[in-house]
Amino acid sequence: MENTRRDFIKTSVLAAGALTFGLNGNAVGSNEYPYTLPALPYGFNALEPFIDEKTMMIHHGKHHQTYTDKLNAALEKFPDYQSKGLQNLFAQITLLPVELKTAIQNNGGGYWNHSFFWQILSPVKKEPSEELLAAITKSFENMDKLKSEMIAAGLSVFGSGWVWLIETAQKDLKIVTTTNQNNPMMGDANDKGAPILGIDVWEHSYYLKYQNKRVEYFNGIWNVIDWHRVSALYF
Ligand code: MN3
Repeated sequence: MENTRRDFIKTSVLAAGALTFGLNGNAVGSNEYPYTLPALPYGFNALEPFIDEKTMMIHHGKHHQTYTDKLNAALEKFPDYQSKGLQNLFAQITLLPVELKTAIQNNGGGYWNHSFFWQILSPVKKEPSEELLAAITKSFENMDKLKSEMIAAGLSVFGSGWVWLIETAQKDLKIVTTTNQNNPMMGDANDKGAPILGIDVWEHSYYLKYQNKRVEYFNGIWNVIDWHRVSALYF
């Protein structure tokens, strides 16, 4: 019984994850080895004043590039896994050879999470769909409470990690956090689901502009969330 339920959840998460990629196409990055750094869908300075140009240049050009390179270097040694697709590797993470598991967690996660992150930000203000707004109202009462709960969750991450809004297998919205570059699609995540929004809470994503004021970073980045994109990921 328990196994059947777990398999169901896993299959649902996988299906949702696959659709996440499908909706965004190549724009969320490649999904097969060798992985390539996806171009930003806007200029490095486009999210000013909320996210500064220098941070974007380093974050995309250095951090994301490094995750990409290290992911490829790890998969180079494991040819049998090169064409499996990152989301399948995430789902099966506990079954991977130890060396590959660590690389997929850190650099596969780093690759996917950032590819996703750039896509859910936009310099142009957009509103959520009626459908997403209804789901947010059902789970959080309103947008303001979603925001304050996401900020509280983001502040609760000790050290480096991410805060996510996920759609669970039961189609509920839920706020979850992960440490390091883990994400809710990984087979060993406490709360699994398909991410529809994710905010990077590593210091490298805000330190140059906000220093230790993570709450100000959250208030800033909230202005540049692409709610059309987030809405498209919710279904
Ligand atoms: Mn980052």
